[in-house]
Amino acid sequence: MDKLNSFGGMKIGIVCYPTFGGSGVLATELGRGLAAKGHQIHFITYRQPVRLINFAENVYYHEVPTSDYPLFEYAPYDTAMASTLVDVATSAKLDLLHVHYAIPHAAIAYMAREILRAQGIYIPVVTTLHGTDITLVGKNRSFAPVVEFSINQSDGVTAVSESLKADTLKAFHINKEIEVIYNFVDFSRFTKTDKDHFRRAIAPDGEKILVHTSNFRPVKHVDDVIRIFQRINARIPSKLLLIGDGPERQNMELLCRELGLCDEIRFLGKLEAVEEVLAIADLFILPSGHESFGLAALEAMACEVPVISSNAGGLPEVNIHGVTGYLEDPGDVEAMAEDALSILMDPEKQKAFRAQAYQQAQRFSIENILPEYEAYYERILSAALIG
Ligand code: GMT
Repeated sequence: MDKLNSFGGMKIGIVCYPTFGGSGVLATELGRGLAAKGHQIHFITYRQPVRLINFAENVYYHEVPTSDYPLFEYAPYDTAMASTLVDVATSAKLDLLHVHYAIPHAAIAYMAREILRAQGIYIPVVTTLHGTDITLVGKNRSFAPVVEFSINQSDGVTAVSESLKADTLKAFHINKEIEVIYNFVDFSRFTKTDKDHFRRAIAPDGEKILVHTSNFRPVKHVDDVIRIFQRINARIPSKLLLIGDGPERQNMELLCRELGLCDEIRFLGKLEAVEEVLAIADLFILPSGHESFGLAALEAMACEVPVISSNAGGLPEVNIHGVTGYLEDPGDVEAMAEDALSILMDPEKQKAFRAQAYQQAQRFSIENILPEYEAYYERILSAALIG
């Protein structure tokens, strides 16, 4: 087998979804952070990732070409991606491939690795599990055998929370050690800034501002966000800002109309500068039916915003009950509304929770978590050299 290259840093290929989802955001921020530390990063995706907007030294972008040959009812994304991985891995002399979200990326990386192995090159594959690739979609019979096989075939596997690790071990027969490396937040971007002019525009009479961000999929329980808000709004003047878009958006607009709350709720769409809204938020709401980590909640906490969330999945590892916010069973909108009011109606408590949320978020700073990925890559590379 060829020797791994001798570039000062590591040369890492990152595969992810380029969309607004947490896994793509995390993968992009990871790549940018590693590049800033001197590693050479090659993003391989079907479209420019949403957070890959500025020029950065050491960052390369390779687009996977999609074919529209008339025979294909479904364009063979897997084949195109595997071919691109082989091409980039050989031309850029990658040391390692890091794929985010198991479906279909772990299986594609396995195929690319085996093609390269047949050419006498070995490039280890790290797969990061993000959540729905295990808890919702992955368990589905139409994916499960491939997901299980490709996780077991990865050289390294990481999960973004202890809860997701446990879910993975429960759902599949896994013979690999799963390393938990938590998601992270970049405080140079997510920090409380003075945006009082926004606050005056949104809440001119000093109303409390509640925020929710998601991809509006059913698992996010956006209807619960609105029902929690309805209860809060009945007691105190308040506004709800909803960031993001997705399949439930239209239903949510209808619900706002039904409840007569259209003047109090604003749909902001796929806003890129989420931190500008978090800067004026009093509370963040994330009542998901399942959530492996809750990156959106962490970003809110970094901006000193307490979180009212469900206690699903990995959320208790991020949001601490009675300290950084409150957690209740999914669907318990009454309790979540009461929790929210207990913070919003008590300025001293809100001040304390804001500080505690910020303090807890620091555990997950990019400065703390990036070295964990670097150390993990080194371990996987050393094992590959020995093997
Ligand atoms: O939440 C989503 O539906 C998007 C999804 C993704 O893969 O983009 O998010 C998952 O990964 C995020 C980043 O690791 C986690 O913060 C989210 O908790 C997780 N979502 C779920 O588990 C529902």
